[in-house]
Amino acid sequence: MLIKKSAVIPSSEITPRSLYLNRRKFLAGAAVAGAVAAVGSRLDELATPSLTVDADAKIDGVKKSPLSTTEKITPYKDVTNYNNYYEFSTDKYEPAGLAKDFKTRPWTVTIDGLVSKKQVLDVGTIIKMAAPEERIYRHRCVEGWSIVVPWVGFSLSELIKRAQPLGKAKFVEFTTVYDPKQMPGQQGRVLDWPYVEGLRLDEANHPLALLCFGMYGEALPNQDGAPLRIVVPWKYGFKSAKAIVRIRFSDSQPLNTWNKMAPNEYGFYSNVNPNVDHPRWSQAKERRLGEFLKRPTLMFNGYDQVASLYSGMDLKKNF
Ligand SMILES: Nc1nc2c(c(=O)[nH]1)N[C@H]1C(S)=C(S)[C@@H](COP(=O)(O)O)O[C@H]1N2
Ligand SMILES: [Mo]
Repeated sequence: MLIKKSAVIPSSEITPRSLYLNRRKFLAGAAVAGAVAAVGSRLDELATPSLTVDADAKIDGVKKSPLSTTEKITPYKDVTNYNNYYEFSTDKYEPAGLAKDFKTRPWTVTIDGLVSKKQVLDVGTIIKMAAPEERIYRHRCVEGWSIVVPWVGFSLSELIKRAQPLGKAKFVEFTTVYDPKQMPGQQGRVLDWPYVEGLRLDEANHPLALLCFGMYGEALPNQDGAPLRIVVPWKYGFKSAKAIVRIRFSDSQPLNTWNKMAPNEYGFYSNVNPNVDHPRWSQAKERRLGEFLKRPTLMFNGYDQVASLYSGMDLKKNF
């Protein structure tokens, strides 16, 4: 992803180290009542009270999803020690250590823009909105590596329907927390902070699009985007924003951070597409972390069921 400096790692050089850091200790702060500014009925009234996901707890009652792949799951130690998370570092091995003490409670998410139910929600309320599912998804980084992860969450559409977007709303924008004291990468200007991503509303409502708060049956590790991220498995990894604090609905296409940084390299859509090369490398193949031989990359990362979202669109122009 990186444009400057030396952090562009050709996919041929990706050999994940078998670093085995201690599982980070979550800093589970006290539950927060949350500054819920609500007019009329609220999203949080619809939460099911049974589920508790403390930052250090196993997540119970997780249902298996028919949307899961049956491919081999990538080892936990690889998924949690090889991360793109520029708020912490441009190095992929460093976020695990640097994010260890990151505070994910209290945490609120602002829902605003073109919705009937604008409000500020505590993350604990959000994760109780719908039944948690395990979704084993392929995840393809634009840099040529891929992983298979058992995420825990529920369809983003569950939150969207409770927010009640207005008819004018056509896009959803996701903003990552800005907290340079806790996130050393934000002390520099490697990206234009905060990190912003966006989806078209119909993409965000696709059943595959996941609002994610766990993986491997546990709360999400900090380096993987705790306490709340999205996972959009048919798109390159950078679309799946971590540590979300704001979800805004709009009538115009959000300017996502990477598109702003390098518009000729990273588009708004960024669907996984083996036929459209990155200007500096091919996207035809990928290396699964922990494996030696590369495998072919599939259109939409193999998630053909999203193709109808793009019918009539030139996916070379809308890369
Ligand atoms: N806030 C934020 N979200 C982010 C990123 C980032 O740097 N900051 N990196 C993206 C990229 S490029 C990838 S490949 C995935 C990596 O997710 P993982 O570390 O859980 O595998 O996170 C995405 N989400
Ligand atoms: Mo990525």
